Amino acid sequence: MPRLLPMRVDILSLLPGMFGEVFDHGIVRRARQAGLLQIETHALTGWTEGRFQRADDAPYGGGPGMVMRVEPLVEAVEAISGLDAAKPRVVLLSPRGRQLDQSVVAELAREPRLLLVAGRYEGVDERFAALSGAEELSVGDYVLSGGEIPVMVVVDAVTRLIPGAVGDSESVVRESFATGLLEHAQYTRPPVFRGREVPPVLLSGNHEAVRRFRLEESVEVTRNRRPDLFSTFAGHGAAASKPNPSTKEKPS
Ligand code: 9D3
Repeated sequence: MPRLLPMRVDILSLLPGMFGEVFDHGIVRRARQAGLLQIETHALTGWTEGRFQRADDAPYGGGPGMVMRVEPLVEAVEAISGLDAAKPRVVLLSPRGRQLDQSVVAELAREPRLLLVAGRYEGVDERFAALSGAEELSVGDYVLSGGEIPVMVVVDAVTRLIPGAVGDSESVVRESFATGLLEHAQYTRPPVFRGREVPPVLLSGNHEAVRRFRLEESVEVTRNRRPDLFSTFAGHGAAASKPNPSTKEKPS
């Protein structure tokens, strides 16, 4: 069911200019225009200027790089939290965080309000998370240069789960990661291109045969490419599951 109020997402960053184009296109733009989503970006420099504060400083104990200072971050989060009656769930994007997956996305999409904090430099003073109540989220085990792109990842994934944001609401619930299986292959015209044919069953008009073909293909592709996803799927009582790890996708 639709929301009475838009979901509000505040973003705190040293580089708020990075977000403009990304939030002005596609589904995120449409959700904003439809009043389903309100995004407010905030420059951390608003809490560092004027008192000769810096956003970063050298790490205690020594070592390379700089650390984001706790004081401007805490003051910014307090000020931004007070901009609306609803208190936000505060999320710090951090390579040390719990790893984002579709179940975390679904959880975040149920919140009335998020405050997403993007770090820069080599890290954030540990006291920030404790004082702000922030939870830490990572987008995966690889090194990025800051939390801004992870913030975009979270906003994009969450927006797709706001009721009404995606045209065909069917496609959201049927998606891989929601079903636990990878998507079946997709084809569109022409029926033959450079000798490669679309599987004839997809042109047969037999909807039941198409459904079976796609399900079997999803199962095989998942078994071959993502044994981690497949064992979860098979372990949840999938009726047709047969534990046959030697099965290979047909080579094309
Ligand atoms: C040498 C230690 N580095 C940790 C792997 C320091 C470090 C590098 C890069 C600390 C922060 C960053 C910036 N990255 C993020 O802010 C970040 C991130 C990421 O790099 N990978 C996956 N998810 C995320 S969420 C935020």
